[in-house]
Amino acid sequence: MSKPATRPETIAAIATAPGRGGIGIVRVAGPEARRIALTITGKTPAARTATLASFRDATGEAIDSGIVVFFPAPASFTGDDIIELQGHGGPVVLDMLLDRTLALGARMARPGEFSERAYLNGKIDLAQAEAIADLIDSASREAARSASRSMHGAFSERVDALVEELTHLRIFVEACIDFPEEEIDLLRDSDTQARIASLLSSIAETVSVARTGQLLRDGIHVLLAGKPNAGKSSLLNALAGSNIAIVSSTAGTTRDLVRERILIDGMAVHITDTAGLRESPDDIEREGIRRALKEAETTDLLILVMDSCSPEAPEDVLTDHFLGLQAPLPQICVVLNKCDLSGIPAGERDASGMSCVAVSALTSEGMDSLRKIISRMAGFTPVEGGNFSARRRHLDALSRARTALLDAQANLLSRAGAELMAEDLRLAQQSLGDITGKLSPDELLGKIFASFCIGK
Ligand SMILES: Nc1nc2c(ncn2[C@@H]2O[C@H](COP(=O)(O)OP(=O)(O)OP(=O)(O)O)[C@@H](O)[C@H]2O)c(=O)[nH]1
Ligand SMILES: [Mg+2]
Repeated sequence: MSKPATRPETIAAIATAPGRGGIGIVRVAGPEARRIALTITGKTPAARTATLASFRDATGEAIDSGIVVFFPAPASFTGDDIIELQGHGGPVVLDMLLDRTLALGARMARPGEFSERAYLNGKIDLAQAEAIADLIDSASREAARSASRSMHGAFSERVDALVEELTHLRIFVEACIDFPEEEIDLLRDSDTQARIASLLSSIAETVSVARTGQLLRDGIHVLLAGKPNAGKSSLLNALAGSNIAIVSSTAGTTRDLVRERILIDGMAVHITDTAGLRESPDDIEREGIRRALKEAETTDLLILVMDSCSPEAPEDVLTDHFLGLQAPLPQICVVLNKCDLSGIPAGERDASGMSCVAVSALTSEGMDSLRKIISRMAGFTPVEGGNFSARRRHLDALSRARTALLDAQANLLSRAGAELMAEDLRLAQQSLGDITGKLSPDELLGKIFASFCIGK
């Protein structure tokens, strides 16, 4: 990806969703946009005004009629001259209109290129550009609200505040290196320690909100596993509120993976129901069990479903079936199902080291507690009004900044010297800069914008 040249190319794309609709928009951005609008419509469009016009082809015949809007630079989304040709939303007519703009000198925009230009022209930062894509892709109202907050800069403001605090600290530490004769004893200056501690706690707070924002965007994967007839499929149906999986008293009913997405407080929970775990002579059932265990290697949360009437211990099921996994075991929640039959009280229970809840998939007792445990184990803490969307990339960057600050703290305490501390603080700042893209390397930017859709 290159920085904008002195005269950037003019790019064009259909900005509305593919398919048929009342209105379809072709968007053109760049120095040729105004000339292209004039050629197609025969009018010089007034700035930010809806102008009725005929859109004509090279022979002068009308392709469509609609509205042309002109957003002159720099007060436009990308910061370039932009025109929007708003016609009728048919795929053929929009293709003809797009072809006309290309014939007049525009080039087809790459996915995400409009947002990339907005970023490169300093109209938005990287976290805001990503939030635009997240707003469009959001799976729930809560996810849309938090993406909208990030798009308006809520996340970036937090990161910028952290960077500012860090910059002050860096200036002080660098000064100690540049002027050793001043003999500022960093260690005796208890303020340095306090400032690192305060930065660490601000990062922890940001991580917690960002984690919730990332969960609203990506959701989590939950696997239902356990012995045949424990009630896994019944639990899937109870969580989904619909009869998705076949339930029967015949042990070994489920073979294929059955997937369903539910929402808990706006967070998408991707649930997979699996074949019951047992030794089986049946090839098809064994394949189902193999698939179940394979899935356990990549899931975020494993719900071990137990029949609470059976004397078997959850630990034994884990030892019998999960010891051979290639990956470390995910987080585990034990669900003691059929509490209506066993008579144990529904709800969360104490269990040594493992989260545990008694439920009845049949009567729905205890299901609310199960939903709460799923959100808690995912790290989801809804913050009314204060949430913002985030991505795993952002959480990784925050975690790298935290590690670098912890190194700085250790180097301070061991009197390792100002040079080492300065390097730690520089790394911390660089990691935070990756979030907003103020210091991001080009290949990172390329990766981010390539995942956008065309016309955005
Ligand atoms: N009383 C009672 N019965 C239940 C409950 N949950 C499941 N069952 C019954 O237990 C039997 C097995 O339920 P399934 O949901 O098919 O169990 P499964 O774990 O998916 O079984 P497989 O697919 O064979 O591994 C069915 O007869 C269900 O009606 C419950 O909470 N209470
Ligand atoms: Mg089943």
